[in-house]
Amino acid sequence: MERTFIMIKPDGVQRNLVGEVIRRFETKGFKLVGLKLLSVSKELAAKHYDVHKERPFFAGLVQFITSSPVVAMVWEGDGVVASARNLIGATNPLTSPPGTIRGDFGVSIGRNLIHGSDAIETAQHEIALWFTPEELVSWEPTITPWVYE
Ligand code: D4T
Repeated sequence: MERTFIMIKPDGVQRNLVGEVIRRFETKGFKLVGLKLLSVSKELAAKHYDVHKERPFFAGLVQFITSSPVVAMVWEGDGVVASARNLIGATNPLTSPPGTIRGDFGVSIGRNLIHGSDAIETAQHEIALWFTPEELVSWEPTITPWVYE
C-alpha cells in the first residue's frame, strides 16, 4: 500500500491548523500510520530540502522550518501521494484553488502551511529521513471495507 510523508510546517502549527489538516486526510479515507510533533534540527531541514540547496530561498526556508515545531506524519492509502498533493494544493497559496489546504488558509509562498511528498520515490526517501521503522504502525481500521470496494 502506498505511503506519503506530510509535514505541517511551523506556520500551520502556530495557526492551530493541525486538527483541520488531520481531519481532511482522515475524512478523505486515508490511514494515519505515523505522527509526531518535533523541533527540526538544521541538519534535518537541510537534508529534507537538499534539492533546493542552490536556490536563493534555501537559507530562509531552513531558518523557517527550524523556527518553531512541525507535525510530521505518514499517511497510507491507494494513490495517497498524488491525492495528498491535490488536498494540499499549489505551492503558491494565492493561486491554489479554494477547497485545498493552501487555497483555503494561505497567502504567501513562504508560509504555505504544509509539505507533501511529490512522488512515490520521494515519499519513501522522506519517510526514512523523518521516521524510524518502529515509529510506523501497521493497523487495520474497521471502516476499510466502507472506504475501499
Ligand atoms: P513543499 O516541498 O514544501 O511541499 O512545497 P512544494 O513541493 O509545493 O514546492 P517546492 O518544492 O517548489 O518548494 C519547497 C518549499 O520552498 C518554499 N519556497 C518555494 C519558497 O519559500 N520560495 C520559493 O520561491 C519557492 C519556489 C515553499 C515550499
